[in-house]
Amino acid sequence: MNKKLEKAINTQINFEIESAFIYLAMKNYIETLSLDGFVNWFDIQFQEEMAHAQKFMDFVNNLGGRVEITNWESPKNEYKSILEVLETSLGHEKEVTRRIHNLMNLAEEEKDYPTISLLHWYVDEQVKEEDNFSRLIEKVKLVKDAGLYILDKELESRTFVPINPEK
Ligand code: OFO
Repeated sequence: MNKKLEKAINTQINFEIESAFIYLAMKNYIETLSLDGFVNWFDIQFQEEMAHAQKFMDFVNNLGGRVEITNWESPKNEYKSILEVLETSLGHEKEVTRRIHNLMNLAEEEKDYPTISLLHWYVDEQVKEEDNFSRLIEKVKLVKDAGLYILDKELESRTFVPINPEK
């Protein structure tokens, strides 16, 4: 297989695994908030990133290339809120997209048609990944406003109770 692409795909394989561990750390932070639905969602996100890494690994192995697993950075374990987790995730996915597009540029320069074909899947996947997080961010913001609205309605019902001098 093309050596330049083998090296670049190996970098991406390790970045996909790094992504998986970022989401695994997020999932465990969310456990502390008792938001079970988000815990489930981030567990699936972790599994998806491992599947992304596996798809690249299968590709390299099928072409007789060599997969090399390296160390990756420790993920961030502490966040301030679910919104911070989601905004960090969206920023991360934008970085993944940038890297996938760079890989596509390299594959096109090298006229490596199998890699170009494979990368189309990742280009489409990144559209979905960024959209998922953008929508979740908007939903969390909406729900927060709704919560404030419900609380506001509750406060509207407060009435003045004069002090009874007899008591
Ligand atoms: Fe979340 O993205 Fe992988 O590729």
